[in-house]
Order: sequence, then structure tokens, then C-alpha cells
Amino acid sequence: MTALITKLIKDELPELGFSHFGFSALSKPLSFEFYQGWLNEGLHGDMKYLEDHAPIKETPQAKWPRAQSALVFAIPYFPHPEGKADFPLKAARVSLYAQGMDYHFWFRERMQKLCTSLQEKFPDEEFLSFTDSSPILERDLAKRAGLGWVGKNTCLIHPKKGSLFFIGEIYTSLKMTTEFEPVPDFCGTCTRCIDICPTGALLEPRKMDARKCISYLTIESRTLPPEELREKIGDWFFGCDLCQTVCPWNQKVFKGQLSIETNLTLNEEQTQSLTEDLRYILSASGKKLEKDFWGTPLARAGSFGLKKNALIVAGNKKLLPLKEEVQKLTHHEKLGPLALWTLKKLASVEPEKS
Ligand code: B12
Ligand code: SF4
Ligand code: SF4
Repeated sequence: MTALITKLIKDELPELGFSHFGFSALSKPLSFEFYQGWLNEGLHGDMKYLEDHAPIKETPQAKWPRAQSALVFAIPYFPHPEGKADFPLKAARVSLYAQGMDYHFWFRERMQKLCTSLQEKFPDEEFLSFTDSSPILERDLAKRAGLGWVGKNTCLIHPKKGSLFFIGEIYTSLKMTTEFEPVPDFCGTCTRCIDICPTGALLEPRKMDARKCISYLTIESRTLPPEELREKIGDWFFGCDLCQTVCPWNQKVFKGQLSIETNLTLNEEQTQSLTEDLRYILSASGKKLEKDFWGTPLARAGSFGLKKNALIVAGNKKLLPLKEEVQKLTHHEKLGPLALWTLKKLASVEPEKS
């Protein structure tokens, strides 16, 4: 049966865009105690749902009683497989995974197609597809299914594919016999990811303080970032890729295509494009932003999140032409204090009036 399923998946693999896959029995995650300790230390910040998910992550059958095994899939996001032709930003720095349509929709749809084929072959069995948002410790599961090792940057890395891929899984009532060898840890003595992280979010190998991660601060958090972290966010408008782009395993796979500049050096034209991007974000209505970013990961941040990120980048890049737009936000109920911070940064470059 395992051979039959492997063939079925392999036949559909190229069409569905999966780069690699594996199987794992569905049992308590090997790193569950690590996860629980991480939560106990409060390193998840405001992501309260990660606490609520813990019991189901520990015992998947508590929610899905028939589930016995998981088929685990990876889809690379660089280059982005589902681009958006009219992506509203030209120069603002957006992490690679977000430069297209939101994978929560299209990745699941692709797995759903596979579920339909599997269901036809095994009508009495159950097949359920998930990616990201369900109570599943996905990196642990993918590691057990042989999709890669957990690097010191906390990401799952494959020696031939790098780490720029999403993870998704199909839970099934079928009992699969695992035939995938675990991928050994190839980090060795390297510490490049820990060294480059601008905010010091990687506390030690494989342990992140999410409250300090730029991805958390620009995507997940619904509050203003602490003042001491604002400068460190640099020019990242949405997410951050540095601890992955610096990784030699990604450098090897994506030769010369990945930036490791903590702050991009922009020429005059690029600076103007960035200014226009941020002017649009700072002045657009919530409705307009919602419409323009619909279906992309940026929609998750909402109008508050996008304007918050624009204020930080405007301040860090000292974009003086945005002064008027920033000024208007000083009266905003939640963004006001941040707009004042940005104005202070802009004042430091303003030529003195005689
Ligand atoms: C919350 C979350 C975040 C948080 C916290 C990230 C983190 N590192 O914990 C924030 C918002 C910061 C984030 C950022 C990003 N995320 Co995210 N995120 C998640 C989510 C929803 C839960 C992760 C979680 O539970 N974290 C808690 C920690 C403790 O668990 P973990 O990192 O998942 O895995 C740990 C254990 O497996 C453990 N482990 C495993 N084996 C072993 C063995 C030993 C001995 C030890 C000690 C530990 C250990 O080590 C891992 C690292 O601590 C998952 C989806 C999911 N359902 O799992 C996506 C997920 C992890 N994110 C993903 C992505 C793509 C990103 C970003 C690249 C997006 C971006 N560019 O901005 C960044 C990457 C930053 C980074 N270095 O991790 C992918 C990762 C793909 C991959 N190849 O690894 C996932 C799987 C989503 C998906 N379905 O594709 N994310
Ligand atoms: S994504 Fe950026 S901020 Fe987060 S741990 Fe990696 S380098 Fe640090
Ligand atoms: S940068 Fe080095 S230490 Fe970090 S994940 Fe890559 S190989 Fe491992």
C-alpha cells in the first residue's frame, strides 16, 4: 500500500508543484517537551493560539480520532509559484514567501486534489489536508517524514532544496510504514543565521524569542514594537528572510540570487519608488488596502499593521518627503505614538531653517 501511494503521489508531484514529500506515523511530536517549555517561557508573545493548540499538537487523535499517519509535502516559494500580477508594492522590502498569493489557499487546494485521487482509490479511508494554521507542529512532523533537518535558524532545511519552502500535510486513517531516513543535521559549526539576526531573536541554536523576530513584529503582532527594536527592524516592511538567505545551504541552491544586506542600499530611483509605496500605505483608507492586498499574506497585517510597518521603515530610511503623511497620523488613536517617533527620526535629517 505504501508503494501504491508513493507512486500515486509521484505521478502527481510535478503538476502540483511539490518539491519533495515523505510519510510519518502520527504520534506525539519528538520536540513536544521543547515546544511546551518554549511556551512556558512566554517566547510566543501574543500568539495565544499556540498555547490553545498544545493539547492537540501533543495528541492529534484528540481532534482527528481516525488519523494514523501523515503525508507531508514541501512547495518552494522562491521563485513564488503563485505570483500576483498587480502586486501593489514596487520597492518596499517584503519577505519572499509573501511576494505572491497566500499559500493558505492554494497549497491546501493542491493537496485537496491529491486527497480526491486518494479517496477514489481508498473510499473507506479518511484524508484531511492542512497547512500552517491548524494545531500541528509542522516542522517536527516534516523532520520525522525526512523532509529536512531543523537548522539553528529554526527552519527545516533540505541539503538539495534549501529551506525556502512551505510545509503542508494530509492526515490519513491509512497506516503508512515509514521508509524515509531522517536527514542528518548539516549545520556543523556554522552560526551565520544567529550572527546576522538584527534583533538577536535567535537566542541559541534552534530557539527563537518570537517577540523579537521581525516576522512577528511586522506580521503577527497587533501592538507597536518596543522602542528599542524599532531601529533594528531596518527596512523590512513585511517579514524577514535574513537568517535563511545567509544560510550556506540556501546560497548553494539559489546561487547569487539571495540578498543578505541587513539594510538594502538603494539608488535615487529605488528610494523614490520606496517613498511612493509608503506614501500610498500611509494615506490609503483601510477599505482600499483591504481590496488591494486581498488574497495575499499582507492582508493578515490589516490596515493598522501595514501603516505601522510603513511608519517604521519611513523613520529608519529617513524618508523626509513623507513628513506630511506621518504628521497626519500623529492624531491616530493607536498609531499616534509611533508617528511621533518617526517624526523625531525625520527631524534628525531635516535641514535647519534659517
Ligand atoms: C508561529 C509561527 C511563526 C512565528 C514563530 C517562528 C518560530 N521559529 O517559532 C514567526 C511569526 C516568528 C514565524 C516566522 C516565520 N515563519 Co512561521 N510559523 C509559525 C507556525 C504557525 C507555528 C510554529 C511554532 O509552533 N513555533 C514554536 C517553535 C518552538 O516550534 P517550531 O519552530 O515550529 O519547531 C521547533 C521544533 O520542531 C524544534 N525541534 C524539532 N526537532 C527538534 C530536535 C531537538 C533536539 C530540539 C531541541 C528541537 C527540535 O525545533 C524547532 C525550532 O525551535 C508554523 C506552522 C505550524 N503549524 O507549525 C509556521 C512555519 C514554521 N513558518 C514558516 C515560515 C515560512 C516562516 C517565515 C520564513 C516567514 C517569513 N519570511 O517571514 C519566518 C521564518 C522565521 C524563522 N527563523 O523561523 C514555515 C516554515 C517552513 C520551513 N521550511 O521551516 C511554517 C512551517 C509554515 C508552513 N506551513 O510552511 N513563524
Ligand atoms: S526572520 Fe529575521 S528577525 Fe526573525 S530570526 Fe530570522 S533574521 Fe532574525
Ligand atoms: S546559517 Fe548555518 S547554522 Fe544557520 S541554519 Fe544555515 S547552516 Fe545552520
